[in-house]
Amino acid sequence: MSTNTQHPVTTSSYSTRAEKATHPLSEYLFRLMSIKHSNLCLSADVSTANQLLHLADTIGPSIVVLKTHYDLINNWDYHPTTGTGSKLARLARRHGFLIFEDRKFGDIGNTVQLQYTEGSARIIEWSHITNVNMIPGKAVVDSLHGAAVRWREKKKYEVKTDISVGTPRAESVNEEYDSEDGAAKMPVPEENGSGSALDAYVHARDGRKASIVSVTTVSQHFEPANSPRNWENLDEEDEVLYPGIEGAPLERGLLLLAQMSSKGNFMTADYTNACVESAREHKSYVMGFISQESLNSEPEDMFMSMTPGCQLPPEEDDENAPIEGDGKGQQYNTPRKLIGMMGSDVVIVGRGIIKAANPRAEAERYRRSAWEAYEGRITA
Ligand code: S5P
Repeated sequence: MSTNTQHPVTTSSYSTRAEKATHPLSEYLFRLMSIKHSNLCLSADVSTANQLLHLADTIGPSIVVLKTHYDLINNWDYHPTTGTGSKLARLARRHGFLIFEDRKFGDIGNTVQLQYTEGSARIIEWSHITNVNMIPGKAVVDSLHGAAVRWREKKKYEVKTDISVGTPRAESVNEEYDSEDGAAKMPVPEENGSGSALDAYVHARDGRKASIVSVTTVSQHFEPANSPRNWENLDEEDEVLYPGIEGAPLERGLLLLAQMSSKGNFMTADYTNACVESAREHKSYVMGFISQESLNSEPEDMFMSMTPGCQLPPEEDDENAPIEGDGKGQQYNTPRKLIGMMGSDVVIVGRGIIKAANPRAEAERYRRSAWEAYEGRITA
């Protein structure tokens, strides 16, 4: 067991950590975790935008973070307001999760700034969180932080006014990909103020028959400067938010790649310590780490750890049965070990869920296991 699991943060509840968090996105994420009873991140490593959006929609209810590798998607649509990032953002708001582009930046400061904010993908626009490999040195974190601050400042002055006229359509978000799953094809009302359409949607979500006849409304929405949601450039007022929580704050967050799950990796203890030092220097931007354990050691540390290399043995096997790697260097541990013993906060699971016969049910099995490990940890 890691000595860092003795740190007081490890036995604090996620809601207490939300109250104490200094980073707005960490505060938001801890609140989401408490509301959804989930400390699960899905690593959506698939190859088409359709598969990605379908996964986000079907697994969304079980997760608090959806991790992407946008460069694995062979038909990623780069359009700023109707493209894949924008569609993901709508699903994130509907199901209540944050988007984490696992970009692992690793170049000189000037280049990573451009990769983050410019180019085809414009990662900063749609991804709440990204991460960095700190091998180039601490300047890479300074540079990403600077870019995020400038981007945030620029957003303050963007005011959006929009007028829409129409009747509810069954498509909305769902028209944007071909779901094989009937439940994902529920109608979404277009107008925020329409009780009947909203009710029909809620009924549809409950699995009951929905009927939207015709609601024609004129809506005008005005996004005040500095609105926490204006970045999404969507039909914000038309979207149903996850109940009990507002849309995510506009601030962006960074995770430092402090430790890796792969066998024989070259991340030494000195490198990991340098990551922790850098995180302490950038508390308003760095949320925490990609690591195999909690890295909080000083009394005032309140960083979050998200941990990949996580799988459960098959349901019929003993929960303590050893889990084999993937034959390509990846090593796996169970949620019970990573959350319960190593003090991690969020487990990141890819193939364990997406290759399962029933990914939705499997995601729930992981969510339950990781949540039980957390509950056991805080009551120990
Ligand atoms: O150390 C790491 C860091 C990361 S971000 N080990 C990892 O496996 N990852 C990522 O987590 C990896 O790029 C992949 O997207 C995911 C693990 O996927 P899985 O299918 O092995 O669960």
